[in-house]
Amino acid sequence: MALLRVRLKVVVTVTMVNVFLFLLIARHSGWDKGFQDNVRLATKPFWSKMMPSPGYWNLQQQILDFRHNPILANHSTAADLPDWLNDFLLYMNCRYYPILVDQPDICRDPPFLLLAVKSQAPHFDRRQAIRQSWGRVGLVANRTVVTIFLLGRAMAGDYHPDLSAMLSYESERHKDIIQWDYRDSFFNLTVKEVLFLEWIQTRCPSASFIFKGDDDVFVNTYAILKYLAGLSETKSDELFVGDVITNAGPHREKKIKYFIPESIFIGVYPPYAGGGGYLFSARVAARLHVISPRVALYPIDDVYTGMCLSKAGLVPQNHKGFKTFNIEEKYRANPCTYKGLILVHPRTPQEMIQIWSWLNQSDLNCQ
Ligand SMILES: *[C@@H]1O[C@H](CO)[C@@H](O)[C@H](O)[C@H]1NC(C)=O
Ligand SMILES: *[C@@H]1O[C@H](CO)[C@@H](O)[C@H](O)[C@H]1NC(C)=O
Ligand SMILES: *[C@@H]1O[C@H](CO)[C@@H](O)[C@H](O)[C@H]1NC(C)=O
Ligand SMILES: CC(=O)N[C@H]1CO[C@H](CO)[C@@H](O)[C@@H]1O
Repeated sequence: MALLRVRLKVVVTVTMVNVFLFLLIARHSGWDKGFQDNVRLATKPFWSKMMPSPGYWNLQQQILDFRHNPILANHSTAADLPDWLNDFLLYMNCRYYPILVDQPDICRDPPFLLLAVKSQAPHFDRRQAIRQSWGRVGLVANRTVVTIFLLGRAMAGDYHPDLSAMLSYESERHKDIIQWDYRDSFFNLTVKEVLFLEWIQTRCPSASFIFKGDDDVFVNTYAILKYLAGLSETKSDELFVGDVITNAGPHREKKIKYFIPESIFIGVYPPYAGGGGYLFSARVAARLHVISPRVALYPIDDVYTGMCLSKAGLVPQNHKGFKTFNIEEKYRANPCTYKGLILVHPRTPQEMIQIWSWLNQSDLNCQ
């Protein structure tokens, strides 16, 4: 009780002293008279909004000042960011890595359709299943198809076994591996995208259409070719189709693998096609290649491609045949289901080969 009374006394005393000081200062500075008389306006603004300087040197200096501003800098490397995100931020200005394995002549006869599959070094079985099924190269439905696999490096530092000898055997044998010298990880898939856009322009600029997708999807190549054959010229020029996601944004819950805090990204994602697979024209590929240096890397590759499309003034089109979130269980074992689809995710290597064999059954009787 005594303690409470002492506290009360202290609070009352402090409040009274504050009121007294306020009155004293207010009187002194004339607030109670019309304070405007006493205010002197500065002739020069004390603070001006930071604008990019027209002087080249000044602009460079502003960029350096901004980059080394300790408050801004510490903002983006806050201790509570997940490790992968700190790692991403550290490398987000690196877009170019040397190519380790290339197939410079693979498009000497420009294919009608280039199938580019995002793979990883250990996924030998997935690549082989794709070669034996939907990624079969050569003439498909009287159209030329070329398949390549896009790889980074499986680093020893990430405890990957050393598969380099097997990979070089595979590459010798099939001549369809493209590999760059950077750490292949989920959050570096955007690097793969940027390097691939560059690769198309140097190695395969005349492929009419490009499909880019994962190595765990089934693709009905016949359905793609049929769909392309039915497009008007203007439509096919600006083509970018897939399973389009609109009004999405980053996950804000820390427990989710893809968590991205507001200190890194604010806003809604532009419409983007799910990274399981999408189809686009050579012209769109060229436009993405031009625009991508003007779009800051983002750790999620399909979102990044959506950002580039948006910057280029293009809108991805949705197509019901791209099932990146799978199909209902009861339809999965029915061969007829796959006739009308373009893509289903996910499928194992064995399932890929099985579904492919279903597509080619001449006695298949589907309505
Ligand atoms: C920003 O981070 C650096 C390096 O971690 C540290 O030395 C500096 O004190 C930090 N500055 C502020 C304002 O937190
Ligand atoms: C196959 O394609 C070539 C060239 O694209 C064309 O000249 C030919 O008529 C086609 N053949 C059939 C059977 O459609
Ligand atoms: C991306 O690749 C670079 C270069 O190999 C690597 O240093 C970095 O750790 C990778 N980033 C992520 C998020 O894996
Ligand atoms: C309809 C269809 O898929 N036909 C293909 C079946 O497989 C042969 C080769 O084994 C192809 O030539 C057909 O185009």
